[in-house]
Amino acid sequence: MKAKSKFIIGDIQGCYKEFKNLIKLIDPKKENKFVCVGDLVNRGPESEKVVDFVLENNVKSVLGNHDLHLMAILIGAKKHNKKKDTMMRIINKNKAVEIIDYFSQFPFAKVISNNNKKSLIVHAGILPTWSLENVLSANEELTESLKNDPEKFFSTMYSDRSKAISKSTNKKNRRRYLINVFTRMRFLSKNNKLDLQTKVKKSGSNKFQPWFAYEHKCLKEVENIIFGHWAALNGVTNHNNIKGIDLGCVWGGSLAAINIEDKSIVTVDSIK
Ligand SMILES: [Mn+2]
Repeated sequence: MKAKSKFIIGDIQGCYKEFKNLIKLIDPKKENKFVCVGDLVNRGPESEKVVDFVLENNVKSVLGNHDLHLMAILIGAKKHNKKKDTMMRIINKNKAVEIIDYFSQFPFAKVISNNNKKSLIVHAGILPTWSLENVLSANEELTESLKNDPEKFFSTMYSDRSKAISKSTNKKNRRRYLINVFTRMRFLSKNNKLDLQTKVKKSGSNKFQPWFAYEHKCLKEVENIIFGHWAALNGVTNHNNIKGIDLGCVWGGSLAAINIEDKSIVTVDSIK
């Protein structure tokens, strides 16, 4: 019997119809496993349906910046921005407790194994200097503080903290920086400083390179790093082992899933 396949799904961002179409393609017999790369919600048309499906079907994901933003709104730490956010129908459902409970279980980084090969899944990226142990301890630090005191976590989360952390950095600023690395990072300097302003393919400053352009310590321990978040790349990293799978479904592109065994990619077109 053929082993079950494992897929990582790209940024859904409320594109429920495309999400359902993709699942039909990659899991027609409901026997395969899949994990989402985060940003399940926001910007797209049907975030509330995506959330219902995720909760009802026990869908797994890592946390993206938009998922954290939804939780912050539901917990009352941030206001829904009517010009940019498209999550009013989730808020009106009065399911805040259920959603926060469920989303709080999502990690910032997740390792999945297939035939003794490990793949690391994150929403935005990791630091090149991190070993797998460093990745997992940073993840644990964040998930612990999210679970222990969600109000504090979300009320202090929003920040463009870009300066690398050191031993003297206080806890709040460590958290902010680590959240930005895992969920918002695109460009990084040699000294681990973040450029959080640039969203296109190239940074305005040559001090900054895409985070995946550096040599990554973690790749000695995992075969692949899979990330989303950066639609402007259209999946192009020019790296054999670091794969971007945000193909910009919410912007009229496509929704992608990568099979971690053979790295083949399945896509469905955006419905617009
Ligand atoms: Mn994102």
